[in-house]
Amino acid sequence: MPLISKTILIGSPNSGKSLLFNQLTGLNQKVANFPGITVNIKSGKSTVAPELVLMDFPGVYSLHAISGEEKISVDAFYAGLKDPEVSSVVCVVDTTRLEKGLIFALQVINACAKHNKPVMIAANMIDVLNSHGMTMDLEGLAAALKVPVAAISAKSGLGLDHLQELITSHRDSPSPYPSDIDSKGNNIIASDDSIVHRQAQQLAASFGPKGDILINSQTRLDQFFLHSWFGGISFILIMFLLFQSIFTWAAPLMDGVESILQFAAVAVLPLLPAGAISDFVSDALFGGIGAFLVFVPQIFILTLVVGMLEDSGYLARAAVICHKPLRIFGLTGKSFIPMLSSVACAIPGIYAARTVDSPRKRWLTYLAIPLMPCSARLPVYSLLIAAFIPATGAFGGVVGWQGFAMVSIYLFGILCGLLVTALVSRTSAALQTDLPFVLEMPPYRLPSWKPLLRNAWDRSKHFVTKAGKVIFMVTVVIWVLGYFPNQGADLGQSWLGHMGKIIEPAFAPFGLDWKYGVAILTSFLAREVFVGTLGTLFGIEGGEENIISLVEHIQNSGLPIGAGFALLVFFSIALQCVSTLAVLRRETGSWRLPTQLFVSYSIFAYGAAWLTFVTVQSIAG
Ligand SMILES: Nc1nc2c(ncn2[C@@H]2O[C@H](COP(=O)(O)OP(=O)(O)OP(=O)(O)O)[C@@H](O)[C@H]2O)c(=O)[nH]1
Ligand SMILES: [Mg+2]
Repeated sequence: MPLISKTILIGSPNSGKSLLFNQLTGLNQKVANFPGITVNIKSGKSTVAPELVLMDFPGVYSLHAISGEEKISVDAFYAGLKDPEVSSVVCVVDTTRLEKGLIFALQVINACAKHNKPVMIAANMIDVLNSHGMTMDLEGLAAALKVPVAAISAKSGLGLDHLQELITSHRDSPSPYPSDIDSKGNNIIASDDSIVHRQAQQLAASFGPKGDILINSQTRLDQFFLHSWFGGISFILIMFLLFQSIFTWAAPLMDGVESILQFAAVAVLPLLPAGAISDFVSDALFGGIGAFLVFVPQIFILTLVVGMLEDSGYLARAAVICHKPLRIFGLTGKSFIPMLSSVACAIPGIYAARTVDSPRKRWLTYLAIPLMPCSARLPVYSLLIAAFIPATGAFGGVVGWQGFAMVSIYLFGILCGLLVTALVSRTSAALQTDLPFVLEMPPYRLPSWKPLLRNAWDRSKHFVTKAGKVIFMVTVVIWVLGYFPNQGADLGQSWLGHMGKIIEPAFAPFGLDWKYGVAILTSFLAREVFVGTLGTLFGIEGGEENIISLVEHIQNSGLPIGAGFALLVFFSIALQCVSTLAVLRRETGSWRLPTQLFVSYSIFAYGAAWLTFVTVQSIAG
């Protein structure tokens, strides 16, 4: 028996492989109610048997598939069949869509038979059948297929012990594949596609749940959400609520973090000896890093709300609603998910673009992704909006002005993305041709809270640890350069002050002094660094007064309103993210596109910021 034994989890898209994988490994692979979420193979050790490795595969409709992430799955599956370390294959089938799942399962069983690999069926979503009082004949199905069938719910955990036992038993005594010849001597599993389809239909009719599950309520929901008018209106409303929630729901949490930090500062600072150490803790730690921590609740809520939308099944409808309008801009409905994922972070967005089947449309989607308002921009937006837009509400307080401003700046980023793809797609006829739009609609479901909360928590943690490291290093360097040689007595005469004056002319056209210039330059490492750098600089400058928040520091600094708007515009366009450039290079196989995007978006950002400053200042008088 090999030391490591691997089990492949394969199945149709959206059948619940990743949720099952998470349950069996304790990991947190992305799960969502949308086909094509997993785009890479992910391995993890089983929680009950560490030598057992489970492998979550991207979903595939057919083993004859040849496109994008499906090819990754199919190639790796065939390689796995020849790999002695692979002890079994689990084919995950969504029992609420049995026939479709069985078409693929029959192909998998057939391939495993040829290579003598043990295979079993995980009949998933049994909880949904149970909640509708439905049953299916699992023993009958197992007998007909001649492979073990385990009834499971990856959501509730039902039947997972049994599945684990089956997997372990194959590892301990690798049994040859059971004969695929039935008692009458007929080969029950055909390799011909049309026969496979017919067999799946017959098996589903004989052993599957009777009646159409949820069909009525699902259709009624679709009649509403895909309606030409109500669909469009509800889409706009849902997107509006999404962005409002970032401000309104996160506000109390953000205030809480700020209060804790202020409380800690008041408690800790008197304990430290006066001088450089106390100044460092107060300016760099509380001023710089604290200013950035305040925004973590927003990242959490944004990830949670986008996750809820994904898991409810609504996003696939949104992709349909957006298909026509997106075509005007040279994109396709399939670009919608990568673009919306980029609202959380561009990196998963770039990976999600693998599901855009036309290579040209995928390339155009890459152009739009860096302009989507990602969560790293959120702290910068929040800070500037809080400094310049009053915290009052319109329509009796229902719509907050700050929330409105947030929606506007988000829309601005999205519009810039669409504008770029519209212009670029018109430069060549080839870029306008598209493949037919075929997208499978997942069922509407109540979101599963546990994975969503965990995902939001992980994203926030990742944000703090990854961005936190960069912010910490930059903050320390900025503080040292800004504090010496005069012990923070005069920031303008510090080493940083002298350097800042050199770069000041570059930012003067949009009303910014050298402090903002330094903060912008540091933010090319990661956008959030802007907030940390400003926090540190104002911390040093503020001397004893620095317990006030960064927002107040900015308000007191006399920054013209046009410069505030110019900063917002600059940050919504510039491509200040090293990771995005690296992942784009990996996905496109060359530095060409990342370099082009970096240079052109920097120039675009600079020009648009200047224009904004001039316009707003002339309006403001
Ligand atoms: N009710 C219920 N929902 C489930 C179950 N298993 C998965 N889901 C939901 O089904 C959706 C798809 O789950 P995933 O694990 O992402 O599916 P997948 O097969 O990995 O999908 P791809 O990676 O796109 O191929 C999510 O909304 C899950 O919460 C289950 O047993 N019961
Ligand atoms: Mg998956």
